[in-house]
Amino acid sequence: MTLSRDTVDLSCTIAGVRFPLCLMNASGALCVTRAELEALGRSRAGAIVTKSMTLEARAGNPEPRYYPFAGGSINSMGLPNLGYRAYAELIPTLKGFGKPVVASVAGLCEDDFREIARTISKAGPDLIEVNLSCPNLPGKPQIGYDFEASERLIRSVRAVVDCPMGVKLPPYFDPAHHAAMAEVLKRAPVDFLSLINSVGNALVIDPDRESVVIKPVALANVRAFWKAFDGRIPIIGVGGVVSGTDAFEHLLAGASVVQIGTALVEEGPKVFDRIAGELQAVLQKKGYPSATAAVGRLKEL
Ligand code: RRO
Repeated sequence: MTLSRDTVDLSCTIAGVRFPLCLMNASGALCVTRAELEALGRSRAGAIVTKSMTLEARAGNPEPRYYPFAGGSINSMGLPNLGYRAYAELIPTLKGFGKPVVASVAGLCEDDFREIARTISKAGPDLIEVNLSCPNLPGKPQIGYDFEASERLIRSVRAVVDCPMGVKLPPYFDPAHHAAMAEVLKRAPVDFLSLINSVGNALVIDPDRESVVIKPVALANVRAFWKAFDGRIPIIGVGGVVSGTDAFEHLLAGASVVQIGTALVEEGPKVFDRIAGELQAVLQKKGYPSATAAVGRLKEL
């Protein structure tokens, strides 16, 4: 018997939270303002992820600060956001859309993270994604590249939140760094990982020389942490997802949910219909009954 197209189940569960579709926006992509967040609510996206929030509202860096290229983008947004109090007020409304709300927490110093996480947790998000990897704050190194600071911060935030909490990590380019962060996460556990944030310090020189760098780096990081935890920690895959096939590759590498950034910015929230349809078709063709069944199934040489 051939399964009909819509029988592939695209829902998934992370840390006990059910997502009606395993595709959602990446933090930062069309999720700063109330209107943008509500548009995600009305779209087919499986969740609403907020922009990373800071204590005070921020306008971000001056323009130009975003440049798309084939298969990805480069940005220097500088954390434009409404400030955590505004998102705390919005969360109850956003939950009315009937899908999980993920609050992305940032900060300009370690104490900020704790303060924001404490308040936002009370607003009732389904998950908190702690951003250890903002690449665009002049003079501030990414926390995820400092393993001691990362551990301190995870413990400090963990102590004040009520819902499942994960961390968004920067790309690592050396297996020693995957191992070091995996050790941190074994000592200071989290409920999920979001992999990866933008490839920082990148330079796009000539559009004719573009290359898709984000997806291979993202897939390598998803795979490395999948292996480090034997598939026992849920992973949200982020980076270079433009098609259903890209999303399928993230699933195979070990992601349970896939976030979409540049393609969302370029196409708007209808991108979720397109990519969900394509993912449905890919999974169907490959004989998977559900997206979950494909997670981590990469055949290694
Ligand atoms: O706002 C930004 O510049 C930004 C952030 Br917080 C982030 O986590 N990742 C990114 O590529 N840009």
